Amino acid sequence: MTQTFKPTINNMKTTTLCSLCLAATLLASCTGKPTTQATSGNPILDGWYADPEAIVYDDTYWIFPTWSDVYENQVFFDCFSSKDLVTWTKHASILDTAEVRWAKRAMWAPSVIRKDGHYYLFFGANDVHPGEVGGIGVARADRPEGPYKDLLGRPLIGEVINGAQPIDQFVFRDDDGTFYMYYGGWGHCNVVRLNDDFTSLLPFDDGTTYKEVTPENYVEGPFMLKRNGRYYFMWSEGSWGGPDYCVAYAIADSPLGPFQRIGKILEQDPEVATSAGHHSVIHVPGSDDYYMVYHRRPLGDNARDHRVTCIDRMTFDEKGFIKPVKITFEGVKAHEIKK
Ligand code: FUB
Repeated sequence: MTQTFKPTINNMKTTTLCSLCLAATLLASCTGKPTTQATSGNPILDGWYADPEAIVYDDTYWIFPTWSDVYENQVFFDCFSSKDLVTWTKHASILDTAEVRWAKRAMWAPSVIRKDGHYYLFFGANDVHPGEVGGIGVARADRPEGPYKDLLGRPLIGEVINGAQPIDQFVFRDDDGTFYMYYGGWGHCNVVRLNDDFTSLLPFDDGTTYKEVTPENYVEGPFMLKRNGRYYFMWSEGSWGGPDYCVAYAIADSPLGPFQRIGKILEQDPEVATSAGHHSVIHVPGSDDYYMVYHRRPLGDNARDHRVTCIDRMTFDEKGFIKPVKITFEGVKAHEIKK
């Protein structure tokens, strides 16, 4: 790995905040008060990481991001774990192109899920175009931090169907045990059903295998959340290389939509960062607390691959609509998972 995280002017603000946090911590230990760091700060991961998928396994938070770099250097995935959202531990190279023989470059946007004691990591590889080898693959491990093994030895989806580039998959388990996978770049989103061991796709009741569910303005990065029986479908809009990248959402009564766009819930803030998008959501078990984990670009830094992973609170109004997320340098307070 040749690229390292370098503080920029805006990250320096974070660094300053972190220094204040550290000073507060030292002072607290002198005075006998609790010594935990006050907030996570943003970014939460050290290095250029994008497309973060966050998930809770038991009492631990996990983040599985893309290494943000030129495509030829995107040949591995790292992941990160935390007990409190504030302190994160890196688990290096949990899957790479040496293991996935058909993947050469552009390993992107993991989506992870646990099933029957196994941990599955779905990923995109090769930035595939028609006629090329690549697309969405799946790997399996016995522990969240891997090592993951390629399950199929080939992509699970390697074709462009309904105009959707096979990237940016998100796997969603509905309450009835059905596993849906939403995916797609190039402005088109499909949903498919996964079979029991995630080795193939199951046709829907009407005999079709791929259903296009593209909402207005959709570009990529789909995510699904179920809350109080309603399906919150979210996605990224704009160009990920530009400052206007953002996240919007819809609410539906079915996992198959229709997904009527309601509005933006994450975007740049001229005082904080640009290009805020490609997110996921943490729901803390046993609570009504939600956190959005997303990437953004430091202010004044226009380099395409300089994307950092951040976390901020996501809240709902009394009618169940998502309130726009305020992106911050402070991040979130420590929050342990109570079982
Ligand atoms: O990180 C590579 C690509 O950038 C992702 O697949 C897109 O969603 C965008 O974030």
